[in-house]
Amino acid sequence: MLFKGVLTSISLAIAAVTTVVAVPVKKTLEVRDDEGGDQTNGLTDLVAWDTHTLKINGEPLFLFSGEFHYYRLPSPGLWTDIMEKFKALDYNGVSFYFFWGYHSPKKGVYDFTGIRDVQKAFDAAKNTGIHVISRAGPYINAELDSGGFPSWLAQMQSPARKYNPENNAASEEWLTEIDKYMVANQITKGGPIILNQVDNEFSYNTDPKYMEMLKAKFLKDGMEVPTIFNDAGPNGNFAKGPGSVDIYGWDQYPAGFDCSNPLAWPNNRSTTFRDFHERTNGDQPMAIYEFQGGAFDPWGGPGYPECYKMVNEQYAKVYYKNNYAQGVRIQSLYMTYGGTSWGGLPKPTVYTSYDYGAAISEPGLMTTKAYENKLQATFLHTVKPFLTTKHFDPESDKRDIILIDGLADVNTPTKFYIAQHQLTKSEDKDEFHINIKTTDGKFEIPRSSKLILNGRDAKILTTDYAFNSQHLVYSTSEIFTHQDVGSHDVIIVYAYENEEGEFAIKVKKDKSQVETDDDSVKSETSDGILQLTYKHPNGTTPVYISGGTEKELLILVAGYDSALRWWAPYTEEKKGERALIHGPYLVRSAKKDESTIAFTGDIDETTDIQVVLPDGVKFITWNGESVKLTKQDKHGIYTGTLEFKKPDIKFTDLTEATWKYKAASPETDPEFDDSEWVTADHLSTNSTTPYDTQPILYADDYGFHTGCLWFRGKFNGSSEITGFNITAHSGDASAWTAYLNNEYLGGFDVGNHAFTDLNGTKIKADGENVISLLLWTTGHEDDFSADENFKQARGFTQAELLGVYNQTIWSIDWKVQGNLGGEDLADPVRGPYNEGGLYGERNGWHLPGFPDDDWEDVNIPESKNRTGVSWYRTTFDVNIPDGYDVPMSLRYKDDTKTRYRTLLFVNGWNMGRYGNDLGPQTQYYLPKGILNTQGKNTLAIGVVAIDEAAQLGEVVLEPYKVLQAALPEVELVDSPGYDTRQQS
Ligand code: IPT
Repeated sequence: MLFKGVLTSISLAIAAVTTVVAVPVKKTLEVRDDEGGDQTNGLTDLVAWDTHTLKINGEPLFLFSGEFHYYRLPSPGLWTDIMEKFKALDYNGVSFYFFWGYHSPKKGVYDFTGIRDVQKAFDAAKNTGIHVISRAGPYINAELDSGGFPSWLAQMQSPARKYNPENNAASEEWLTEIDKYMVANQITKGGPIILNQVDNEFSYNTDPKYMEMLKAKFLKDGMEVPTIFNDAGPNGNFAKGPGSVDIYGWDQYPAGFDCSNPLAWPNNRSTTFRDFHERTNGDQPMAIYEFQGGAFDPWGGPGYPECYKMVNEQYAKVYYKNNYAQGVRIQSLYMTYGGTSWGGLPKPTVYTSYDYGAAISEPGLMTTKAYENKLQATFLHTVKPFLTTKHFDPESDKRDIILIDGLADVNTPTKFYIAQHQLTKSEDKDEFHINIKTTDGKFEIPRSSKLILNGRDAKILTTDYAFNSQHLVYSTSEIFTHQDVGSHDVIIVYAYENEEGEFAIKVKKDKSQVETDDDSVKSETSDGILQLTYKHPNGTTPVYISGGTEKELLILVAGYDSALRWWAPYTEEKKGERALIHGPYLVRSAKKDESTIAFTGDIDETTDIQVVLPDGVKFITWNGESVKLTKQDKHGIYTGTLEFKKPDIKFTDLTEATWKYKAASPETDPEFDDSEWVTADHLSTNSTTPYDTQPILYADDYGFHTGCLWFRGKFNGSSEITGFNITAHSGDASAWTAYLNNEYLGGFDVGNHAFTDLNGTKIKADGENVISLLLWTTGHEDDFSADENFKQARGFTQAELLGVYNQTIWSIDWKVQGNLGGEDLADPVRGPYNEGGLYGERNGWHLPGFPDDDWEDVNIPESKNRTGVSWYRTTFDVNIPDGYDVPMSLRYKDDTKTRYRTLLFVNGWNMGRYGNDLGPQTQYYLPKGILNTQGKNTLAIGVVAIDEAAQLGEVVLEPYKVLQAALPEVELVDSPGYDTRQQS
């Protein structure tokens, strides 16, 4: 191996033993080793790196990762399902953010059991062979309440994400707990973790000492894998100097987060990564730890189908391939499975669904983008020279319209040409040519067909590439994968249907034979190069070359849609060997023995399949059942049919169900007994929200952090008092309602409202008056800029009587109530974000088994307008037979925009916040495990009228899709009933 650049004595030492990968030498930043000498962090050599890629166990790889949040899928059995889907899409990595607040309801209290059992998430990754990028925080952002901080942290006087004793102690408290799992699950201990992120996107108001403190803590606890940092864009934070990490990287969201104009797209993608990387950390692989895989959508937004259109498969082609062209060799797509921000998980901006328009949708379904990601990932894992390239500027025509990046492998003659429109969003169809130099000569390609870029497309063309026993001269079709099947080699190539393609392969004799049924295929041999031209079909055309190559070659020419349904799962028999199967909706795995390949996967209809069987293999099974195969030709291609058997699925029609109703805002009644409530008597706060009046009416200061909050204020009447002035402070999509002496005064968005001219009418001049305020909160702000924003209050900044001069004499006595028990959770199983402070929540009305016999019988849709808060309960049955995956949802159907909000409890779990007046979400995913898919379920809906009264509209159960599936076993999540509830 050749070493260039400035070599210190340390790197010479590495060079001397360079064939031995395992050299634990502390890397030094001054060492520049352009030709791939290995570096390590000095703690382990199982995860090493060079200037190009990571090396796991000495093996270089493209880390094709995606983000997944276990807390956004509160059913551990389904974590395996999602990891299997990652694997099926040929991801070899997953990035987990760990959510401190999800595990810690109270300072010093931690829970890693049940749905919080992170070990199960690690196991799911490990058992499917997926590497984990572990991102423990403390801060994570992620559109979560407080950006992942526990709610109690807002009570801290000192700033978070800064080096100070109070914050250091809090961060260390968390890391002590999570590190137990992280340390044990590192690759060095046989686990899946390969990289460890130190805080997230700490890119504003930074503090290197804080980063150093975190690094030291990880080290002390036993973290050995390399540290990483995800900068908010390529800015160079913590790439060098104090606080710096082993492998610096950044994030990038080029399409932004407004999905309302999905096809707009920016004009350009970044072409500066390469220079930036070279300047900043060129001795490390280029890493993007978050690249846009979709987008979040706010309350009132256009909805996830629009985000999916914005970040669609074309986006994946153009932007991801641009990353590769720039040199990115570690890429994690945020999100690859978004899931559900159930209960009080989300930060105020976003609603319950966190589908994100991601590759795998919220109910776990495949999208075209998922299949596109698979095409890319499999190419990146197959064509190894792509891992070790250097950029060059190729010669090409139409340079003002078409951008071509050249990548030359430093170890072999293989070169790649990545073509995309200069104007990213161009919809034009443009023909172009590239001059290539290969070991077989110089060519202007294509030579006798057309190479086009049709709109938002990008292509990676491979030249001069030795694969299996073949030598590809060039291909203007993109490669999916190739495989030696014994007697011959197989390669699958693709482009959009009807586009022409050219494929040139080296042959020994000038008389090789080309066999195909497709008459668009033309062949010509000269100078030892066999050149095929063809039209990409609707479907996949086999072209067989014999006679000239060392082994015969089967070229499967696929149109794009057909290519999407090719799968190349590893056979689990020989390292790197892939089975080739076309057709199914999802292929989870393949296991090969001498004569059989056993596939597992999912289908959504009767599916014709094609398989390419390696020599010796005669049979296949699908989910354990043998499949009758017909030989399509003599080249190992077989066809068969996977029969979709329609299942007998049953679920209750909720419009026919008996529902129970009860009114549930007794807090508005002056006689209501609030003696057990917390007295709001604080005169100061650590919140960043300025207050106008005292006492402090910020619920967090009294230990209530989630969901609805009640405040009751009492004051003695006087004819002087004309009204009161109240200002609510909470996040987006919050609302509040005010009552005086049991009378509705109004419902408002957050902000100020002056209630005037109430003297002599609503305010009693004699005796006690009671103001009841109900605040619907939507979580705490995040701390993206490390500016303490998460300490913003949820409550009231101002509550003063009008018409009186001396507020201290005429003050209001306040009591506050949130979830039962506050930080001492009444329901630790469901955790800190499940319940808020509605009367029904405090009293367990949402739980299975609550005795509602004496409630009124009603039908839904409701026939009556109900004031205040109303609760509805019913039970329903679901029966989905084994062998099927039928993800279920609950949908609200109400065309009115009446201002009401609801909480949806299924078996006691708060699976969604609905804003009838806000939208856009009307459909709520009920994951298997939370939902009993073979039995009875309890449904409870709490309706909060913001207008004076509300009438709950139609509510229906609705499946997303019916799949005959190899879904892994999903156990029912522990859902304690009313009988286990501690009573207050
Ligand atoms: C990036 C965050 O790192 C991630 O947690 C998430 O919030 C994401 O944004 C948006 O979904 S921050 C990036 C927009 C600079």
